[in-house]
Amino acid sequence: MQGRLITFEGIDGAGKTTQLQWVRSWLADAGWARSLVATREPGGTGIGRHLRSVLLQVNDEVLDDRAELLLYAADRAQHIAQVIEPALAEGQWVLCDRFTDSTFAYQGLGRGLEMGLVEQSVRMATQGLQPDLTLWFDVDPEMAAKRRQDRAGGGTDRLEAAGLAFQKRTRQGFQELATQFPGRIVQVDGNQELEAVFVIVKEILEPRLKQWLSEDLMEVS
Ligand code: Z5A
Repeated sequence: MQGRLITFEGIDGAGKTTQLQWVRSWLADAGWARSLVATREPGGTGIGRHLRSVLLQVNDEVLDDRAELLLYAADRAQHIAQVIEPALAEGQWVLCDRFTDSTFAYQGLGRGLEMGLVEQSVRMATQGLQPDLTLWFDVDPEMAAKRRQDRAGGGTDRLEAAGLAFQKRTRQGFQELATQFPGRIVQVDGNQELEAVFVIVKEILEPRLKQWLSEDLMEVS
């Protein structure tokens, strides 16, 4: 059985974390006969949780953009080695809240770092590992900002504090990536009600999962 990596992407407040949790429960309850791992970046490991607090906490010191890029790469390298690759090797389906597309969208388009540098950091961290499928939750940045404000107990982290123009550039980044990788990245209209978004997500996932299962069966026979 082949492991599969499904990533959930979008600007902050796009609803991807909620949808990932719903997908996880749906897959577990509907008996897809495959064990699952749900994880996230940054912070999918113990070491990653330390890096996450450095990356997201608002601090007196300004974190340099290249240092930020490298910290995301460090988090990812550790995450892949410790969590993702072992799970894939066991044939599990891995649901990951953010992955490499976030780096291209946030550090590349959002921060404006040179794409060559971003690519280098991603290559070093992943050594070529790519998602089998990426769900990009596309939401209007104003709506996403409102959702974040409305969220109970919601403070503002370092990237959220970067403002609306930053979120708009990041969204543009995801748009460009979706155009570049049309087979892997599927756009989901995240502006709708939570339940309506989940219906779309299931419609996208069901045929893919069936296809993967039948590929596995063919390999076995
Ligand atoms: N980052 C980066 O720059 N480079 C990288 O390579 C990587 C990450 C990997 C991670 O923060 C930060 O790291 C992130 C990018 C950067 N930037 N920031 N900030 P995080 O993990 O703490 O946060 P996040 O990934 O941005 O998640 P989020 O803010 O929690 O947003 P979300 O996961 O997309 O949304 P949600 O938590 O599911 O929903 C947010 C709220 O909206 C919540 O109250 C929901 O109930 C509500 N919601 C969600 N969907 C709907 C719909 N459809 N209708 C109404 N309300 C909804």
